[in-house]
Amino acid sequence: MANPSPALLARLADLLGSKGFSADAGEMAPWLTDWRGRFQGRAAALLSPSSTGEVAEIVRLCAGAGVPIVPQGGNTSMVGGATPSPDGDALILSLRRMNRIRDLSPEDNLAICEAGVILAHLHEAAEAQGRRFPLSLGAKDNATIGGLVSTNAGGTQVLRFGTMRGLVAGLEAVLPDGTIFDGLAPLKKDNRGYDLRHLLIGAEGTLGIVTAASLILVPAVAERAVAWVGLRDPEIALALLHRLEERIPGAIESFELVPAVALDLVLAHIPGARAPLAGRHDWHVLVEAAGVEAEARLAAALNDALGQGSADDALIAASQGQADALWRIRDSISEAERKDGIAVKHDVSVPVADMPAFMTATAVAVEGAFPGTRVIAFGHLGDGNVHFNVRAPRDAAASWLDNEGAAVTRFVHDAVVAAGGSISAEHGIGQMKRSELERVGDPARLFMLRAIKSALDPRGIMNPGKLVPLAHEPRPS
Ligand code: FAD
Ligand code: 2HG
Ligand code: ZN
Repeated sequence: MANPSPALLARLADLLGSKGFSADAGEMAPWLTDWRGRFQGRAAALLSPSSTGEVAEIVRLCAGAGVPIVPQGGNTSMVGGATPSPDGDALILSLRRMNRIRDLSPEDNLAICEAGVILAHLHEAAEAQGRRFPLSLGAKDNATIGGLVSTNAGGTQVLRFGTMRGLVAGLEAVLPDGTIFDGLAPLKKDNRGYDLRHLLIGAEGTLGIVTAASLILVPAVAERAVAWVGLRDPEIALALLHRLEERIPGAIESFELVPAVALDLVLAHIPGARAPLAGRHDWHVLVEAAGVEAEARLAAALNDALGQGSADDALIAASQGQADALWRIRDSISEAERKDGIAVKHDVSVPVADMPAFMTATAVAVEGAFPGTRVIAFGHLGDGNVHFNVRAPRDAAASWLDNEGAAVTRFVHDAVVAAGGSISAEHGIGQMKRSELERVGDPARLFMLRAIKSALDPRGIMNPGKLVPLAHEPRPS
């Protein structure tokens, strides 16, 4: 792959002007590393176009010169997906200046957003019109629509509304040769062959640049209730979810599992965080219910659960402030874990019914096989997806991650595969899991990934080194 020539850089600087082009090391620095500081890359310039036309022209010029492009939104990737490689001088293509909501129609329940719109801004804009965009996650103040689409993000409302894939009604993208794909029209039915929209969703910037999306909105909720429940173990937690879904059908939007060890991390590292319940519980769930009489119905259902011993203690937030504080605990786990020290992350899914047993058995096995480690497994139990993170022994050096940490990862992923699960439930593959995808990936999956990549991006300029293991790459030992 070619490094950009001085002539190409001058042409791009001319096209984008001073607001859209920077080769300044200080300005580029924050965008050359990932949220967790695990990866460090190099770039010749940071390109920040302000329109789809400019994106198309950049890609056309880079395709002609064979220069790699790394698309970037909020740079909150958990898998180093938006961080360039350290081995060459790629161009970072930031979509952050393309942050216009082109249209928001409450009648049609649709918002057309440019790729750089920040998720929290879309939430606010929809709310102002009596609507909401029903996907949320801890990085909502930075994550962009383009990044969310490109990782097929999940988050804390998947239980009721599905992942990003189910919320995208149309897409506009620039393909690897600079052609603009205009698929923004929100067609409910469209059988013109392969579903190109779904090919681009979750492609992690390896097949083109998402420049805009038509997104599905839903009516604002009349009433919502947020509860924090203390209970014994993940099995009881899943049984509680089923009970709640039976008692208040269609109302449970979030059901997030939090172990005591994760709550302890938040209390230790996040200023202002307070334990929601008086006693100590090994596990907790944060439950959110929405709809008519949500609070009364959730309270009644939780009361029954307490009476039957399937919950040990519970509180329902008495105010919006208290509800926000409960959500802050849940959404701060990643930040608290980051502050706490070295850990390896695993974003895994298995069939929902199997998750409690999987979590319990695999935690015992990991902590037994790797003395001094501690499993911190939390998250989206109702989706069969937990973040099965493993903290390094307290005396571990940074090199632990590449040695024992990598062995822990192989151990966890082997268990996931044996359980018929996925090694990436919602964060994507990026650069962090590419060799693992190859190691555990079945040949048919790898064949299709490689065939699609080489057909659409034959020169391999779109986000090289991410997601797709190349055919000639040696298998990791
Ligand atoms: P980036 O990090 O900039 O990019 C992500 C990937 O998409 C990269 O491969 C990049 O090249 C590509 N990309 C970005 N923009 C475009 C574009 N316009 N066109 C083509 N490719 C593009 N994820 C979940 O699914 N659920 C969670 O609950 C969740 N919680 C999180 C909590 C925290 C605190 C953090 C830091 C992250 C969390 N994430 C979660 C990770 C999640 O993937 C990102 O938050 C989000 O989807 C990425 O958006 P971004 O704009 O930051 O994308
Ligand atoms: C979450 O659910 C995110 O909070 C981040 O997906 C998970 O930090 C993690 O491992
Ligand atoms: Zn998550």
